[in-house]
Amino acid sequence: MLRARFAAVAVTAVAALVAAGCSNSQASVNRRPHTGVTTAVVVGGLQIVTVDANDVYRFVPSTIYVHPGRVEIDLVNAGKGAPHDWSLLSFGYTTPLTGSGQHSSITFTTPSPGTYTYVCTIHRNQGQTGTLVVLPD
Ligand SMILES: [Cu+2]
Repeated sequence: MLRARFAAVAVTAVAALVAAGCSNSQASVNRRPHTGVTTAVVVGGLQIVTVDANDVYRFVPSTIYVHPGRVEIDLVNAGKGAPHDWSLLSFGYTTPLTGSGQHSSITFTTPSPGTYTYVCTIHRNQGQTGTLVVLPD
């Protein structure tokens, strides 16, 4: 009888720990939506896109359409907190780390048509990512 009661207490304690672990991990996942879609504005043959980074670890717009060619990404840190950058990581195209209220840019030639993920290199684990779509020629 005593053994059965001990087992019930142990099961309850483990269940409480598991529940606490679950609620903690859910709280740390950034479930905010990714918003904004834009197509680059072409100025003198250069496709220019302004992207805001914010305090909730999102890029706005989070989806960017470009045509093959030269692209300039102008990153604006619209937040009041952490610095951010914009990186097409797999190609090594990364703006400087940009503080609150600052902006920076990077110019590059698009990779071949397709869909690519861009990230903030220091907040990708918080879901600060976006999609760059290079349209077909
Ligand atoms: Cu960031």
